[in-house]
Amino acid sequence: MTSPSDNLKIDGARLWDAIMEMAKIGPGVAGGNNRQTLTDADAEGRALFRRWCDAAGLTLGVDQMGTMFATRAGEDAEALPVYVGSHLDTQPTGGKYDGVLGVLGALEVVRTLNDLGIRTRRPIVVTNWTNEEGARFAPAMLASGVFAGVIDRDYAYGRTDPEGKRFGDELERIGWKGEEEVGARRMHAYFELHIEQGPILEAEGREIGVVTHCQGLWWLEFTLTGREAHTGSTPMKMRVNAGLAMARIMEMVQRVAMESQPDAVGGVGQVKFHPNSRNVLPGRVVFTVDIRSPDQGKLDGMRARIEREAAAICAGLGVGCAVEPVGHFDPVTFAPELVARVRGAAERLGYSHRDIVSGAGHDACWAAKVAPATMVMCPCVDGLSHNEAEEITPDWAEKAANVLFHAVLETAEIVA
Ligand code: HGY
Ligand code: MN
Ligand code: MN
Repeated sequence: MTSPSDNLKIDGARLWDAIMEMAKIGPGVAGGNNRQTLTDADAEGRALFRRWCDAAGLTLGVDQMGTMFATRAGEDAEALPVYVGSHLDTQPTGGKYDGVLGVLGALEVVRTLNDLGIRTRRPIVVTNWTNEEGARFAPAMLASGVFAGVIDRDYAYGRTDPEGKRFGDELERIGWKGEEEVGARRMHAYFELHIEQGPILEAEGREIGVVTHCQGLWWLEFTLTGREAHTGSTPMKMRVNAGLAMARIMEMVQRVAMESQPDAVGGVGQVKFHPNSRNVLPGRVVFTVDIRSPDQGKLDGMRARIEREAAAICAGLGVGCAVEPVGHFDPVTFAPELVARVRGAAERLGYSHRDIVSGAGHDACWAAKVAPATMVMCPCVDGLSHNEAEEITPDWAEKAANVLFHAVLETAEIVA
């Protein structure tokens, strides 16, 4: 099978304009985005994406988790499609590129094929997965997890946000609960373009990340039970201090991650004190420990040690300790034949590149359960992401989208 000629390139300016247009929806307070899943801003972003898909002549399907599948027909209607996508939802203080580059990069591939009048044997399906971030409704990669059959759809519908709103109700409210059975679609292959969200590519001056693996993850939700009491009149020895237990557990998580180096991370991003009043010792503290490693044994070993030591910390303080895994996936190995196509495209296009393991989780991790999957990455400035200051350059975006374009084209097979 011949590789597409090297002069085939996407329209970098059009891609960048689309990213900037999407960034106007659900603006943050410091130049980034707050377009959390199933909010009105998410609905507005979906509507814009749908208009663009309509204009590109794509056929839109929506499944029962709200995931959007926009199909460009292939010459062989029986051939399994090549799916290309990511997510349009953001963190509360998210950047303009996390997820968006992948969805709009996929749209740019189709727009370029339309411009050039190129036909492919396989259909190409541009995909926007619902709730990749897991910020409003845990876990992350929720819709792709249901699609892959690893998360139950009704469990997903029942997940609640901090205000107690149910995922299923919010999906109906914004009008994006589709008819399609989740996971009924079959993929020939799945590609995802994404910013690195780490410092490696920029630090090494590489333009493209050839993603071979993704590290695994546990999200462990701890609920610590103390005794609400006056912060002034309660003697220290009488306190049942869930807040102190939480602090000691956070310090222990840091220690476990540092002692598990290299290739291990651990931390806490969200803590909820109840009643969260300045002069009341918390009766309940709920927080999620996020631990990750590309090494299965190390990942599971950290989990076991953290749960064991957290129980001991709480017992020592007389604090109740319950823990529930609310997010998990094992380390992922992406499809070697697709990884090779990404690497070959970067080489043919003359872009500097290196193999890389993804530090962040992506919908590709669940897609890899049901089809050959891989990713293409571009650098991001200072490796910063999940921060409104997240930044990339138009040149990085264009080159990574060109690599995506060539790898997808090779997989979808040019026929005319
Ligand atoms: O948590 C993650 O890795 C992704 O950003 N949802
Ligand atoms: Mn992402
Ligand atoms: Mn993210």
